[in-house]
Amino acid sequence: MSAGARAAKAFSEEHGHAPDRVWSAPGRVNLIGEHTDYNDGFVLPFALPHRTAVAVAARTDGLLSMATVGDDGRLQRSEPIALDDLAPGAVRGWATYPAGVAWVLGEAGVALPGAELVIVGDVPTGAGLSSSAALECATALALLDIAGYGRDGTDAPGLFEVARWAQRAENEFAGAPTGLLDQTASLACTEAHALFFDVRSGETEQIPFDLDSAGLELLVIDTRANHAHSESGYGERRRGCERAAELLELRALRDVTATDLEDTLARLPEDLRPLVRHVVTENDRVLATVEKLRTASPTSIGDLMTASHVSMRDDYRISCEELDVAVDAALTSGAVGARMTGGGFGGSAIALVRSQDRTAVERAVLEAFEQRNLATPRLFTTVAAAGAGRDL
Ligand code: GAF
Repeated sequence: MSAGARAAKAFSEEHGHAPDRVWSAPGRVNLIGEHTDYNDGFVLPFALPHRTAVAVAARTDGLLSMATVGDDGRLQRSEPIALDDLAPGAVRGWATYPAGVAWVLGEAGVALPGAELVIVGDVPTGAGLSSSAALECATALALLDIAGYGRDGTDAPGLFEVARWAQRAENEFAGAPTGLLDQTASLACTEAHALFFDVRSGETEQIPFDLDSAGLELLVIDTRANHAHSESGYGERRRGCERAAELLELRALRDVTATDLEDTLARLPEDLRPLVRHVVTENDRVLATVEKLRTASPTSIGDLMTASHVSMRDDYRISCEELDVAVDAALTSGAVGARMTGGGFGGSAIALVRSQDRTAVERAVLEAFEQRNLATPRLFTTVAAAGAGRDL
């Protein structure tokens, strides 16, 4: 049963009537372009088939009630809260994300009458696959729907406006200083394509991403590692980039070009140089990947993926033992390219493999983890799936 159908069912069981609507949004894999989004750069994500669905009905008393089906299959309810009482810090745990979205919409002038939400999803959490963005985006679309947007000729906000609202919920309500990659991917990706997104201009292009006909598969390796310093490490890297741009008197690191990179680095304190080198070379790798996907077999992007991992490991320093073990084991057992994906310090790696090599790569990764006494990773192959949409 789809996440949307399960959310509708759970809603009916909880409330004794069907929801008004169900919306769902996917998690994502970022194929390449890491930590470039908050530097005004380029990213290339695709949507996962894993989705979070939000079944919603309007209520008229100004309260927001939220419930989610936990891993044990049981419904966890969050204490209903008045929309007027929503403020950063007022809600904790999983409910922070949907509550944050309701708060942002209120701040943006969207009149909500109150809402009942039941949330069901299968996006792996804590795996760097954007489960929080999936939840934010599905909630935003569900709440906008019951507020009447897009119905009866009312203008629906554009996807990028919704993405920015969802990002604001994450930044200001949940307190994570993330960029715009995950929400844009969740909302704007389409099936069988990767989304080339220029964060500065807001321009997007759907790049065909059909691995099957090239005899390839994309393996996701969820390392199950989630290192304690992930949040502080992300913020530190972001501040480092902003400081470097300020010292260089540039709007963002997007404006450093690869041709004058060495001269530019020489003008910076030593500790900032590797950060800048990663961002500049990573932006170039995104452009090169897009060019290769337009003109050649996807096999040709393997080396760019691997170079991206090396840059994150050695320059940006956001990899960890589990991610390096996953990437190295995949490459030595025949993957055509491999890299960590997402924010880093744990989470998932991806490997591009020829179909006939997939089993050998999976076995090699599992063995490498076992040899090092690391927790068994979760492996699955995936395809580029659809972005957010209405289920009911
Ligand atoms: C996380 C963030 F949420 C994104 O905005 C992005 O910066 C990514 O890490 C790294 O590319 O997923």
